[in-house]
Amino acid sequence: MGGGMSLPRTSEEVAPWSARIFTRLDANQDASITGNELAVFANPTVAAMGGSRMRAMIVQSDTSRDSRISAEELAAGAQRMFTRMDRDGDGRLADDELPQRPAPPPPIAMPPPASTMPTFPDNPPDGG
Ligand SMILES: [Ca+2]
Ligand SMILES: [Ca+2]
Repeated sequence: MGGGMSLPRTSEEVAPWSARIFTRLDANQDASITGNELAVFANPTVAAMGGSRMRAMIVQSDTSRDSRISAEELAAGAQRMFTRMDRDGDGRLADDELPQRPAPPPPIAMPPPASTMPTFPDNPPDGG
């Protein structure tokens, strides 16, 4: 198991890396990644391997916001992600620039249940 989706370590690796990811995700080979092709990241095993981070990166790559990510958009998005991670800007990711562990899943935002409880009126003042 080599973890073929592990992050690129140098800026030269970003383009071939994103191309590899793209090919792997584009299951129907229509040259765009769409929502159902991202469903693989819902797999808990994939998510635990950093898949949720990658999914976020891919979704953010959709600069045209048509819910289809082209190879060009993915390459640009991967490059942006790499640049952001490469804090000292030397074009390579040192060990301490890599995410040390998968980010914990964000808390699920749930709307509070609609309250159907009757509200109690204030007690009338005990006027004498
Ligand atoms: Ca596709
Ligand atoms: Ca660096």
